[in-house]
Amino acid sequence: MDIRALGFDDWFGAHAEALLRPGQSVARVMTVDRGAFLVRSEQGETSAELAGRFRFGIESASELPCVGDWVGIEQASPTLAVIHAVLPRRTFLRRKAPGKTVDFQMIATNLDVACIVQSCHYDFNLHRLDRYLVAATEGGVEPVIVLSKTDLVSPDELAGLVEQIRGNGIAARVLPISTVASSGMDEFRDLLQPGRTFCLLGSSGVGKTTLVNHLLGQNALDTKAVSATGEGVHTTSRRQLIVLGNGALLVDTPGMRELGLLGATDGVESSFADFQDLASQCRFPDCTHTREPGCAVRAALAAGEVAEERYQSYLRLRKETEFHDMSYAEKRKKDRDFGRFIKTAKKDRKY
Ligand SMILES: Nc1nc2c(ncn2[C@@H]2O[C@H](COP(=O)(O)OP(=O)(O)OP(=O)(O)O)[C@@H](O)[C@H]2O)c(=O)[nH]1
Ligand SMILES: [Mg+2]
Ligand SMILES: [Zn+2]
Repeated sequence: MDIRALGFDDWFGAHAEALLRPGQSVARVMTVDRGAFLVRSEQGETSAELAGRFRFGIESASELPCVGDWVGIEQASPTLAVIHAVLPRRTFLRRKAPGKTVDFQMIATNLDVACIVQSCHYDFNLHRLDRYLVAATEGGVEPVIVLSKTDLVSPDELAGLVEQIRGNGIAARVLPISTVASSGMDEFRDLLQPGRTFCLLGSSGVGKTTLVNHLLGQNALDTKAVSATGEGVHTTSRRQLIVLGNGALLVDTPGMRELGLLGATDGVESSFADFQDLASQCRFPDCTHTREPGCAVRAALAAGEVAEERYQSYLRLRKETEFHDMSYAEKRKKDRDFGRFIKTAKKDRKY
């Protein structure tokens, strides 16, 4: 199989040329299972493991090969390849790793489109939708909203959901779909162009894998009935990249329960607990701790109870996470405002 059919292009080609040593070739990571990899190259599919040198150079989990990555491999035996390098990622989906540190876990990389699946029944949640949209946009991935199981709601209810989405300033494409009633499937198939990479995201039980099976025309992957409350049971246990019959590439993911992890606010709160206490004593509840009168944080700084450096890093992290936690619509607005600001600034320049 030509690697271009797997999504390889000149952008990756240039990086491969710069990064790969003689004897190494490129392959795409299809699955990751606790340190064991399945990669696909022009020679076909093979198991792979990390080269020792590469493994020891890893500083954070996000540097490890992830589903969708292009890697540099060397064939160690007829059945095993060794991974020497990960090519730079053009796009990615990640979430904050559990715990206090602000480290990230890659969900999938080098994606063209993220299909954010929410079921019309039980699962629909605007706030959660927003978190997914932010995650996709931050990673440079185009989001498409898939409203699944439309057979379980009335046309009016479905229209109401779409209205709620639009009412929140979300302009992303919305695809209503039902595998049971076979509706919306043609539109979904049209979206899946050959050589492009898609990812299915969303809570457990919304029907992601069922969708893949319908596209494959067979029950190749496991699915499981949801409980009476609509809660899924986590049927899919690992991420995998699937090559569809028409040549499109699709990553099925296990439903993620810990969606708050897509935000990073908890990181600030736990590592700057003392600042949170001080901030609660500021005169104004929306104090930015920079110039407001009656600011307890600055008072502590002036009294030498708080080090200047820590104060600066608190402000920096606060700014970052505030932006991170802004809603999708707010961010879009901010980007637009910023674009306008740049334009005006350019116009005002006299030289
Ligand atoms: N009514 C209805 N049920 C559906 C539809 N699509 C899928 N289901 C059912 O929803 C249940 C869960 O489907 P899965 O495909 O396993 O869900 P999933 O999103 O892959 O779940 P995880 O792998 O746990 O993340 C199954 O019982 C499916 O038969 C649909 O369009 N309508
Ligand atoms: Mg599944
Ligand atoms: Zn303050």
